[in-house]
Amino acid sequence: MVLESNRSRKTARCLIGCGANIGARRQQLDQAIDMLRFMPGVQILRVSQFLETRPVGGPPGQPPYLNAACLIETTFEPIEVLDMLLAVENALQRSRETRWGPRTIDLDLLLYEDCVLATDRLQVPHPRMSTRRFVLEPAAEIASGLLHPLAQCTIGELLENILEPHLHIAVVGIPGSGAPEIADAIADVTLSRLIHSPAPLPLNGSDFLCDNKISPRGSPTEQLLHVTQEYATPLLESQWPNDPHGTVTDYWIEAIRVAAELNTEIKASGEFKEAFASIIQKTVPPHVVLLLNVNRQTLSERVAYRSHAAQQSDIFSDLVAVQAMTTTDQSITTLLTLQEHLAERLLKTQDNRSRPKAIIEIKSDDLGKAALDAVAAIEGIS
Ligand code: PH2
Ligand code: MG
Ligand code: MG
Repeated sequence: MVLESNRSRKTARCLIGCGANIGARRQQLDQAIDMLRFMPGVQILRVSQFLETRPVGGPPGQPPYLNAACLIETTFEPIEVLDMLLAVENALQRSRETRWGPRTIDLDLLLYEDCVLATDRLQVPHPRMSTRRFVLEPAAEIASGLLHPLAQCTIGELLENILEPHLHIAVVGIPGSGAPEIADAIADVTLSRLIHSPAPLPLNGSDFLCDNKISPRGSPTEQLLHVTQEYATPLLESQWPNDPHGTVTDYWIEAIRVAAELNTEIKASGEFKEAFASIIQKTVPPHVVLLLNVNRQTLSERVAYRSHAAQQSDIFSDLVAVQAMTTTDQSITTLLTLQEHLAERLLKTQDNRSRPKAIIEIKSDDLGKAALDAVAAIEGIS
């Protein structure tokens, strides 16, 4: 016999993250979960234990959090779930003054089935969930097998990923995005081992590898493989320490392949593809990527700054690679094209082996703010 289910409105499973760090934390969490329980259109499937955690991000000196997760089933649409969570937060006197400031209650929609959406009001999956231990630990307790639609792995695997003993965090961005500066900031705060890029990223087009003093002369393919080898050396598995603070790099070796694919001459070379694959095979791939994005305006300003202040300053020194290029306009367009392709390779690739499990996108036009976001994302790991 087939039982007719309620087909009038489809139900969706959602994962909700809960937190509180001021007031009667346990009572507030209980109250919030009870309010969800009695909400028409919502059924609570599971609730995790409450976990005391160190505050991550926001003003210093905040009290510790109590965090939890719950799995619900609902007939609501994603935006309706958000409104419901906001209503519960408001009922529990939640104030919103400072970003990541102390709160009586915080309810975040982490996952909604396999839904991926980004609007002004709501982004699902939650953009910072994959590096936050205070989110993943309670979530894994109740929904370890639940799939993250972007990472294409489970909550349990995301937690395992950040607990990795050979943790590799890569700050990835085009020259001028501030990757070296942000990697510095992370290493300062988290005591991570820091590795800077051993050579400028080879750029595409007619400006490809012009006068790169580090590379010996040779065919473009040979030069490119030489740079690949230099990039790979500090990342070799055999030399990777079991450092509890992890290792931060300011480059992603795959960026060389992305740049190469934008160069018609190299793209065709089967020799490059094969040799590249064999070099990177022995390296530790990043477990977490912080993907930086800058706009044209910012990049123009930084290129201009670099050409004036080159001697006195080592900020944005990765832009030296660009100075050899023909015109500023052309070099900026080249960089922005590369930025687009880097993001595409990271976010859209189907190949599970080359895709890091945790990718955090960071707007890097304001370097100070970007550094704070990056540090908060990495701090959340432990
Ligand atoms: N939430 C934040 C910022 N920092 N830290 C911990 N430990 N737990 C949280 O829930 C939390 C946080 C922003 O929502
Ligand atoms: Mg939150
Ligand atoms: Mg929130």
